[in-house]
Order: sequence, then structure tokens, then C-alpha cells
Amino acid sequence: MRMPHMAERGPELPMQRDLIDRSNASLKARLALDLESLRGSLQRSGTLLALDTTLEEIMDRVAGFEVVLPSWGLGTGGTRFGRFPGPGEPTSIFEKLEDAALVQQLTRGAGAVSLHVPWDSGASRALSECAQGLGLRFDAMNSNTFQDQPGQRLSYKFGSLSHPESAVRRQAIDHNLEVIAIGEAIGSKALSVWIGDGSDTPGQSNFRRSLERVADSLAEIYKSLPGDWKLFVEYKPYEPAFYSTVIQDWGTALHLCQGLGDRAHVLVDLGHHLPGTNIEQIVSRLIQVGRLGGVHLNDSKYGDDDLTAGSIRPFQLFLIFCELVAAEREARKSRQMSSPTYLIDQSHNTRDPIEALIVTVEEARRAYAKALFVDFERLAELQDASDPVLAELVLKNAFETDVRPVLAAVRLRDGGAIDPIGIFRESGYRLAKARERKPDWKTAGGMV
Ligand SMILES: [Mn+2]
Repeated sequence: MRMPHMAERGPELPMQRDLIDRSNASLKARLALDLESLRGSLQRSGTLLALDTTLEEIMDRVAGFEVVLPSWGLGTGGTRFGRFPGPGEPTSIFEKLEDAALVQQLTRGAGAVSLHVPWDSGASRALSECAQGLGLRFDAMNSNTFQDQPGQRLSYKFGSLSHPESAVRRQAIDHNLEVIAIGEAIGSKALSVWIGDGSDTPGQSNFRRSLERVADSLAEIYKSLPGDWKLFVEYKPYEPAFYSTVIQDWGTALHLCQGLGDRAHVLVDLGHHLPGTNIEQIVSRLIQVGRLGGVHLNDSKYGDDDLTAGSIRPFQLFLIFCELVAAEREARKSRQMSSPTYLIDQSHNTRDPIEALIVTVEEARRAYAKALFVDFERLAELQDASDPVLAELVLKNAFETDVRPVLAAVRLRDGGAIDPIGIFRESGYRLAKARERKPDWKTAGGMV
């Protein structure tokens, strides 16, 4: 196994501090003016008064909002047409952690990484030490039974947890148990089950029996779930199976979770919906029944699940965050809802993965920050008064609030960068890594 770079150099962060400080110093004065301008505007409109808050309180909440970085999003992804890896890509999980630490260092909004087994392999102790040295922690573990691995005994070509043969199902269950064991050793507290089970032609599989088999297999996995862990069930209407997927929508995912127990929750991947689906309403429904485990952040123009969150439908992303913030407000009063996890799940085919992740952290925080400006009490009054015009305006006013100074000021305050992309480019990080890292095309990518 390759030795971790960080262990060789000690817990040194990837970006030089003075580069960040120098860049921030040159932009600080302008940011202060922008922030004061926003504060003045919010005071004149009475927004802060109506919300009974201060800009500093809003900034504290934004600072507390973190997204999880996917290990598979740190290398160039690909499509069925090919993959175009760039120079200096990470070639091991340790180098992925180094890149993740860079994203965290610049954005201060991404302190956790989600691993995918077996794409990410490394001794638990080395992984923990490396992450700790870089100030990162591990979020949900992701299993993989949607592709065959070298040396694998039985094939997942015709399914894994739903496969007609029990030996294949057993192999897939055992893989998930191994993933839990790895996760336990590195401090993870959740398992996301990734399956591609489904069918490509009518008649290929029996809808009901396939679902029953997935339910039984998940029950086996759930039985072995440590007491303080959660199990996440994701759904997808199509792909990799093109006629039917076994867990095709939130209703099916919810049905499975309710059959499993209290610690099974639904994962809403924003891209995993047919065009036009009201995703914010699905999020609301899952919150209502206490089964929202997390959100996979990305966006979609047609039917993919890999565009940058907020790049196509920023208003929809905002509306989703309105549901989450509204629930957070109510939970703060009742102390009920456990916070969902926010994981970036997108593939970067033509962009530098580090830059794309930096942008996505910002987009998620932007949607969250805007939702904090919604006057939910006023909205409730307008809903009760059946006033759709003013109710929509409450949302639009929050959505139109330019929160860029808030996001930049939070980053600056927490030691990050006012201009993360600018610093990343100026630093020459990729070029330096291109000299240092030896490409291994088997492990460098991993996103499908
Ligand atoms: Mn996903």
C-alpha cells in the first residue's frame, strides 16, 4: 500500500497560510463595504427586525452549515463516452483526503469526507491518522454492489440485494457488513447502500419479488448495524437499469425504511427525479414522517445527477432549503429532528474537481443562507389568510437577497479564503501535484 503523504510530512495543511492571508488582505476592505451595504439594506427593509435576528447570528448559522465531500468526487468522473483525467489528480484515498483538506481549508464549510468501498482502500488506522492530521472526519460509508470488482466470486450483472440467487444476495450483504466494519474503525456513523438493481426489459424481473428480496437483504444488514448508526436508502427512477429500478422512488424507499426500523432513513438525491418533480415537497413529506436521512447535492438539466448544485434550478434548491430551515426552526423549539447529512454527489467530467467542489460548497451555503432570510411567521400568516401573491413575495424577497458578502465574511472569519478559486489557481497546486503524484488510472477516478 502507498504511504500517506500527510504521514510523511506531518499534519501540514495543503495550502500555504500566507498565500491565503495575502489574498484576503487585498480583498478585505471591499468585503467590509459589501457587508455593511447588505446590513444597511436589511435594516432599511426591516428584514432583521422582522426576523428578530442580527447579521452576526445569520453568519453563525451559516458557519455551522457544513457539507460532506464525496471521495469519488475528488477525481475526474466520466461518462459512458469516456473519462478525461487531468494532471495532478489524486491516486489514492490519502491524496483524496489531501485535496479534500484543501477544499475545507479554503471554504471552511466541508469538514467531512464520505468514503466509498472498495474504491477507497486503506488501513483504518492510517486513514484515521491522515484525516485527523488534516482536520477532517468521516461521514457516511458507501457500499458498492453495482459493479463487479477484480476477483469477485459472483457477478452483480443481474442484481445484488435483489438477485434471484441467494448466494449473490449473501455476497452483497456481506460486502455491506464489511463496509460497516471499516466505518466503525474510522468513526463513521452511517451506511448508504448503493445498488443498481433493476431490469432492462419488461418481463425481465418480477417487481414484487425483487422488492421483497431487497427488503429481506436490507433487514439482514440492518440487524448488524451498530446501535448508534443510521442506514440510508437512496432511490433513483432509472440508471443503471433502464426499464425499472427496484427502489425507484421515495415511496418505495420510505416503505423499505419503515419496514426496517427507526434508524433507517431516506436519502434524497436531487438529480434522481424525473424532470419537473416537486422535490421540495418530497423533502417536506420525509421530514414530516421523520425519515429524511440526508440530501445528495447536485443538479440536473435533463435527467442526469451530476451537474453542480444550483447551476440549473437555483430557485428549486432554495425552496428545498426553505423546507429544511423551516424544519430546523421547529426542531430547535421541540428538539426533535436529527440533522440530515448534506453530501455532494456529482461527477466532474470537464472541470477541475477541487474547483467544482469549492463552487458547490458555496452554492449549498448560498441556498441555506437565503432560506435563513425567509420570514416564516409572516409566511404562515399569509398562508392562513389565503394570500398567494404576498406569500410568494416573502419567498422571492429572501431568494433575491444577495448573500455573497455573508458567505465570504464567514469564510474569512473562520480562517478560509474570500476568493477560494482565485487562490487555488494562483497557488499552482495542481501543477505541483502533477509532478508529485503518479497516475494510476485504476484508482484515480471511480465515479460512475
Ligand atoms: Mn446519490
